[in-house]
Amino acid sequence: MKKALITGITGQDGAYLSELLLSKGYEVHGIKRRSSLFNTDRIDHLYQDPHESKVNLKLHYGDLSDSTNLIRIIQEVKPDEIYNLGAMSHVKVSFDTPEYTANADGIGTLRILEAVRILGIEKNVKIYQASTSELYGLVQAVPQSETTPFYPRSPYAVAKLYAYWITVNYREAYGMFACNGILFNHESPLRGETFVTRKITRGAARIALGLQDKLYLGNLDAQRDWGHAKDYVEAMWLILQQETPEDYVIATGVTTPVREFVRMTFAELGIELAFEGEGADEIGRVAKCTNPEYQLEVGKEVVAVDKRYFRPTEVDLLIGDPTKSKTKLGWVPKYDLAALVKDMIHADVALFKRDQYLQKGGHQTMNYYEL
Ligand code: NDP
Ligand code: GDR
Repeated sequence: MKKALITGITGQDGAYLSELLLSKGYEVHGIKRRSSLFNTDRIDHLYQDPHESKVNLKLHYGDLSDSTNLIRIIQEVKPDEIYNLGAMSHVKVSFDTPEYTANADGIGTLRILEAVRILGIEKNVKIYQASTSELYGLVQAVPQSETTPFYPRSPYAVAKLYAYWITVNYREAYGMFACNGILFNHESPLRGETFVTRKITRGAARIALGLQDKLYLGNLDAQRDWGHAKDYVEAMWLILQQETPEDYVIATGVTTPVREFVRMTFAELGIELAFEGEGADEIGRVAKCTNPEYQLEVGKEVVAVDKRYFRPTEVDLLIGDPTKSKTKLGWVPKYDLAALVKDMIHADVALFKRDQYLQKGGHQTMNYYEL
C-alpha cells in the first residue's frame, strides 16, 4: 500500500486529493493546523475513527513554519509521495501578511525538501509542489506555458517563486523526484469563500433567495483560466507517476473575465444581468428573471464594485497552454467552465436554502457582506 503525506489537507485541493488517493488504495496522512474551531469540514466525510482497525486517513498536527514538526512527521509516516499544498493562498491577503506568506509558502517548501534530505530518504520520496499561474503575473506572453518567463505581482507570487525554484534546485542538486505543477485557477463548491468564484456563487445564491441585496466585487475586467479542482488533483497525482520528474502547466486554455463569470452564474438561476458604467462605477442590474422561484424585480441593482477589493498590483490576464500535460500525462479535464459554474451555484443554492429556512423560522443567520 502506497503512503501519501499531504500538507494543506484541510483546504480545497487537499480534500479532493485525499478522496482521489483513498479511492486508489493509498494510506493518506495529512497535516492539519491547530485552530480554536474545527477546521476539517472539507474532509469530515473521509474521517475514520482512529480507534477502528484499518484506518486509511490519518491526521497529524503541524505547520509549515515548524521544521522539527515536519521532520518528525515525515520520519514517522515514511511517505512514498508528499504533496505540498499547504499555503497562505489568498493573493490579496498576502499584501497584508507578506512576511508570514513568505515563511509558509516560500520557506515552508524548503523545510519539506530539507526534511527529506536530512532524513536521507531523498531517493525514496516523490514530492509535488503546488506552484501557480500567479508566477506569470505581469503578462509577458500568452498563452502561458512551462517556458514563459515569470513576473510575480504579489507577496504570495514572490513566495511561490522561491518555492518553485528551490524545488527545481533540489531536483538538480540532489537528484530528488521533485516536481512543480503550475496550476491555473481551479474552483469547486469547496472553494474558500473569499476567492472570487465562490464569492460570486454564494452572493448570487443569497440574492436569488432574498438573503442579500447586493454583491460587491473588485476588478471585473481581470481574466482567469478557470478549471475544476476535481480535474486538477488528478493531474497532481499523474505528475508523480511519471518516469522522470518534470514541471507541468495545468490549465484549460480558455480565459474568461470576472464579469462573465458573474453573468453565467446568475444566468444559471434564470436571472439575466445587464452591466452599465465603468471601473469603480460599474453596476449590474437584473434585466430579466425567468425563474418563478425567485422574486427579483427587473432593474434591481445586484452587483456593484467596491475598490477595497482591488489589489495594489493586479494580474490582468491568465491563459494557460496545457499541451505538455495533455500529451505527456494524458491529462483530460472533465469539466468546462459552464459545468463548473453549474456545480458551484447549485451547491450554494442548496446550502443557503438552509439559511432561508432558518430566517423564516425567526433565527439569526450570518452576514457575509464583508467577504
Ligand atoms: P486553500 O487555501 O483552500 O488551502 C490551503 C491549505 O493550506 C489549508 O489546509 C490551510 O490550512 C493550509 N495552510 C495554510 N497555512 C499553513 C501553514 N503555515 N502550515 C500548514 N498548512 C497551512 O488552498 P487550495 O486548496 O485552493 O490550494 C492548494 C495549494 O495550491 C496552495 O498552495 C495554493 O497556493 C496552490 N494553488 C492553488 C490554486 C487554486 O486555484 N486553487 C492554483 C495554483 C496553486 P487551514 O485549513 O487550517 O487554513
Ligand atoms: P487569484 O484568485 O488571485 O487568481 O488567486 P481570486 O479568486 O482571489 O481572484 C481572481 C481575480 O478576481 C478579481 N476579483 C476579486 N477577487 C476576490 N478575491 N474578491 C473579489 O471581490 C474580487 N473582485 C474581482 C481579482 O482581482 C483577481 O484578478 C487564486 C488563488 O487560489 C491562488 O492561491 C492561486 O495561486 C491562483 O488562484 C492561481
